[in-house]
Amino acid sequence: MRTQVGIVGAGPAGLLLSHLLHLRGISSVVLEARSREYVERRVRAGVLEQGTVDTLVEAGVGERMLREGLPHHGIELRYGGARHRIPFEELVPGRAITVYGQQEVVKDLIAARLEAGGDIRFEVLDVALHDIDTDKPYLTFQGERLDCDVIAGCDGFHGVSRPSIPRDALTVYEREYPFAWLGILARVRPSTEELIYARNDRGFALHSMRSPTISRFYLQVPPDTREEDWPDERIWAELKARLETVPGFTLETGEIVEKGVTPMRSFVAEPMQYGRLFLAGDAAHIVPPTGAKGLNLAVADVRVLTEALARFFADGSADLLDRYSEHCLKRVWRAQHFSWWMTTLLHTFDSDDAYGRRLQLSYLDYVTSSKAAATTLAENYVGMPF
Ligand code: FAS
Ligand code: PHB
Repeated sequence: MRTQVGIVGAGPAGLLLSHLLHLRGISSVVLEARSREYVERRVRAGVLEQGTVDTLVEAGVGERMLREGLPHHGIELRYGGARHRIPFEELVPGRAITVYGQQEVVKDLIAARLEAGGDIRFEVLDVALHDIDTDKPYLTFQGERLDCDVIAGCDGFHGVSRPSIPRDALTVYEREYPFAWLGILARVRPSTEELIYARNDRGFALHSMRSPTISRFYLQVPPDTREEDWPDERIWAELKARLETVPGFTLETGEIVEKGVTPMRSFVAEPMQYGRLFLAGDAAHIVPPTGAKGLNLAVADVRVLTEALARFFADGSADLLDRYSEHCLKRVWRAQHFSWWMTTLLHTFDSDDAYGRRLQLSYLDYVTSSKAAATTLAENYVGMPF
């Protein structure tokens, strides 16, 4: 078999890349380890930056998102017994976010690729990358071989692509956090119109949503937390303790349909390319989800890679491809800093002494009282211009 671009991974990065390449007349084959049902059901990100929304609409896969997605024009920071809204419409006029589950984006992209006759192979095991430092790289899987001109490693943090790059060719930057997030999906009407990021001495809590009848919550928990440590009653009691801290707010409870523990880490592997292998999305970088950047960074990488590949296949010039990593890393590091900043601003750290906690509260007071400081949060949150 042969294709121009061999793509490993059918998450948002791999699927969007395949779709955007198709629109430019470039062939690709997507190899995915899991089943279609699994990738379409996996509950992950929920917030799309303005640029991600625009990208999906321009690529002709935004119709259901525009119909079912929830545009939001602000978020609430909740601490010290008070609500503090960050109004996007005032601080970054014309820019907003859309709440639309990552799994919905994945479903829309799979549907578009299959409708266009795209080649996505699910439940493909033992993918291996070969000759990535030559101009004839190829992939093998389950006894088959796929010859490519280029390989895109879109297989996430635990994928096979990044480890295929010689260790001494990569520089890794990372930071672990002394906590994890317990993610909860509940069949209950959201108790808020906009997302609530709550800083609380008991730990951070986030109230998000997926639809008028589905709520999404996160609780800061110890790093070694297991789902079974958190029966539903304990989850609702803790969410109430961390969110019902302002007058007039009552948390609706209901049926919990999914719960999962997500480790918190910051990670960047540089460069995001080696020979004819290009990494995009979580395969190259990870951010703590506090800034809602993970999925959006994957989209930004893919936009850059698509332009570079279009140039390469049109006239053979590799100048954009040669600068792919340098181009992506500017946005990656901006998102890394913002995600770290939001995480340190809103979570409780056992290592923090009384002085550290007062610094945190002072910073929150500044962000919620100074237009300049609030604009910093708003412009990063809705997404810096591409
Ligand atoms: P993905 O990990 O989504 O996709 C990689 C794909 O490659 C997967 O389908 C995987 O099965 C496949 N794959 C892996 N190894 C393979 C192999 N050897 N061969 C073939 N295929 C292989 N971000 C947010 O913004 N907000 C959140 O709340 C949030 N929550 C998250 C919760 C969890 C549990 C996780 C893990 C991540 C979360 N993220 C969140 C980040 C997440 O949304 C990612 O940023 C996003 O999925 C990135 O997309 P991809 O780069 O496509 O990687
Ligand atoms: C979500 O809705 O899943 C979500 C929202 C905001 C975040 C992280 C996750 O910062």
